[in-house]
Amino acid sequence: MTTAKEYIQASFEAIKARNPHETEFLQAVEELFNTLEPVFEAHPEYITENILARIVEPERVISFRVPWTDKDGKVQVNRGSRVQFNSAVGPYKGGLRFHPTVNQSILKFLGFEQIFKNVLTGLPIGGGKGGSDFDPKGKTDAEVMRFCQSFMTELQKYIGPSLDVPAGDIGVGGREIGYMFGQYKRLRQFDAGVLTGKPLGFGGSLIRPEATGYGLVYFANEILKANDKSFQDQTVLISGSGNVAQFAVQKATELGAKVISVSDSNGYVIDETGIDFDLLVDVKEKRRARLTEYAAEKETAQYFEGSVWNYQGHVDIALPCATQNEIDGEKAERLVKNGAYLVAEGANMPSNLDAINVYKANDVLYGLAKAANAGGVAVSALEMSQNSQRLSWTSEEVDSRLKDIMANIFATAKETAEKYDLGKDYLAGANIAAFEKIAGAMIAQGLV
Ligand code: NDP
Ligand code: 2IT
Repeated sequence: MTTAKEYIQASFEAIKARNPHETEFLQAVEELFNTLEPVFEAHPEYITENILARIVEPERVISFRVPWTDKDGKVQVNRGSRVQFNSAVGPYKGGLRFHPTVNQSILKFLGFEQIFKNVLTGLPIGGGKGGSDFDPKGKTDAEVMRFCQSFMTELQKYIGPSLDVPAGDIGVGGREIGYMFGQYKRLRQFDAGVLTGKPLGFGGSLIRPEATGYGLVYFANEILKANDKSFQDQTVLISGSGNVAQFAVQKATELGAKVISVSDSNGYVIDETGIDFDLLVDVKEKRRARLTEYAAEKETAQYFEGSVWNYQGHVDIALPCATQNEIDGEKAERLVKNGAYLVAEGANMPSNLDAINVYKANDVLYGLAKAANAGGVAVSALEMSQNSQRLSWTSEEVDSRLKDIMANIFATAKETAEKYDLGKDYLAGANIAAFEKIAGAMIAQGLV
């Protein structure tokens, strides 16, 4: 008889052979599979059902041409895609990323993670992800609009409020969602529930812009509480300076922390007196400028080139909120040496497998992305509920639901880790709880 370990290993080898160049996707699969042995020991039927081979194969991948004209009248072509990964518990749900590095491996890793993140929220949403290698940086509003219109002209054939509901991710915020919504409406009809992260005037939810950053801090706070600690007077290092980072800065500061950094793909700012949220939002959102501008205007701030994870001073808590694989083993070692005892992830897969091993070896409390950044998609699902009801809830109502959802995700991760005798391994706890729900739903639906 095949043992759980043999089955997982053989499945991973087969996935590698089938997707040899999809490095990021294979990394996300390996991270999940590394935690699944106890589940397969408890559920031998998962082996006969060959659940791993089924779960790693997207239900559908759509890829299309996106032609548009730039400000000089030149024709440009990008590639658009949507990975409809898993609809076992609800319509495909997940963001759209516009960034020059977008490719099938990145979208499959993001879509794969989204399946498990979404089921952890307890809300009825499946997993998907999409985007384009379009680079919004330095483009005019009119160029971004023309790109979004062309992108949606094709994407609208494949989405709908009960089928697939995209939202934002890197490079896609309220402006882009607004343009895409407008084009969807011209081609189809006014379906508020077809996209989330909409501006407030046409079906957007209060607290959706804040949700990922706030949710991350609520989740980290649950970890701290369970370990008799709090954010009060803690030195926090945050990477990124976009949507997630900004609201993580605001909420962590509100809970008494001193957030000393933000970063972008060129460098980082250190401000020992605490990052100024209003100035950050002004520079990044209103002016769409770089962090050098923040540093130039704030006397106590210093700008450095390179990765924020090269910072040499004392750190208590790290909240990576930029992008995948920003922390490798060496950077994780540096964090440990500098005092970090908690890492909670706002970005998707910001720590590589070596970094995760360093956290484990040093008993660093670890809030994995799938659990810690689920607040964004959770409030997206609340936006879908409000759109179906044709009602808008107050900020207080949405924020209080968000807090409850994050506390429930933490409780699930913690209790599942305890059930399987895994101590404070919240990574394994969250992975196992999410995997059991998806596998159970898939098996109950027959051979899907
Ligand atoms: P934004 O586009 O608003 O901001 C992205 C930030 O990350 C910018 O500061 C950007 O710097 C930086 N960044 C992007 N790529 C790189 C890179 N290759 N190296 C270093 N820095 C980089 O995106 P979000 O804040 O929405 O997303 C940040 C992370 O959070 C992503 O991993 C995303 O998948 C994840 N996430 C987002 C959610 C959401 O609701 N928006 C929900 C859950 C997770 P620069 O301007 O120089 O490019
Ligand atoms: O990674 C993510 O969870 C997101 N980008 C948010 C997805 C969503 O549908 O709100």
